[in-house]
Amino acid sequence: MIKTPLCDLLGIEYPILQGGMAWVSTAKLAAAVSEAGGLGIIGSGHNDAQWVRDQINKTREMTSKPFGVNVMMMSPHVEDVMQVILKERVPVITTGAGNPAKYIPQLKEIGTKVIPVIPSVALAQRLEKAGVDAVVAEGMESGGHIGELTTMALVPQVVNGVNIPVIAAGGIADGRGLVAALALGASGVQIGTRFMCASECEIHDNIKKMIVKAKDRDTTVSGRSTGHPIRALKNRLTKQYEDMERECVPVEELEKLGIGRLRNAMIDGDTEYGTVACGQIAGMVREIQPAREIINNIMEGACQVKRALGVN
Ligand code: TUI
Repeated sequence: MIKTPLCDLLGIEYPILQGGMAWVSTAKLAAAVSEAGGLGIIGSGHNDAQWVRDQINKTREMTSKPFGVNVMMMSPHVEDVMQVILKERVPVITTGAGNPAKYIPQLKEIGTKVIPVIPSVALAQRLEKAGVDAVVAEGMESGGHIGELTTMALVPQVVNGVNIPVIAAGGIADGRGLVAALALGASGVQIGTRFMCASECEIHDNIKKMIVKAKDRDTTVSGRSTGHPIRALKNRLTKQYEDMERECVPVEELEKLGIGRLRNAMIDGDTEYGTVACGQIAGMVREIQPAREIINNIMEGACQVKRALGVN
């Protein structure tokens, strides 16, 4: 059995968080992951406060176990979404794509655990001082909006730089990845791409099939020139983006090209002109299976690795 201080902090059985992915992580997926002993997380993305409230209620109808909400700090609704989280007393929040420092005192007051996703040691240290409970150190192997460092380089440096639990993310999908993250000093992992292929995940089937077919080199990063790099599966959209970046078209035009594309992929199933955000580990995700099976498989794999290493 692998229990870490993170399990006690969050009241979960296994040190596995499900990434709170925009347009992907709905109540159904989050509840299934929490029921299976991990921490399910609703991805609020660009959705408004009412959507988030509905998803919290739906999650509570399906599970009485702890769950989380991810707040996308670049959303125009961030202020209202935070009010819903406070009112509903959500047990855990993660944040992405920005700095949640100004909301921390209120969240701490009601006992919500605050776990920002961070791409650097400096931001981890600033947020530790501001009072966060843990951080997710997310490497550039991840899907969606990414930083510059790899998981292998980022995680041990963040572990050395802070005195709170560190959760590793980016490039992790099985028991080997979990044990590797623990070896780097992490207290747990956050997994996104593999949970996109959970049976309970409500994204379009076209996208699940595309991930199952994907090989190791099939993702690419678009938008480095805009300051908001996004990793996604290569398709006609990423090719068009690449051509436009090479031709040095103005940043505003590049940004315009990306608007609504995540939704086009995940909801409408547009594999050609949607942003099929997912991580480099997509090449290892080979089947669609229930969240409980995914979690059990990761934990069994991790126990096998530990036995092979001769550690308990
Ligand atoms: O946030 C993510 N992944 C995402 S968000 C997203 S939706 C989106 N749409 C348009 C533009 C940007 C995003 C799709 N995927 N992962 C967590 C993450 N956070 N990765 C990197 C960061 C990050 C980056 C800079 C966190 C903090 C940060 O600091 C800025 C500051 O204020 O210092």
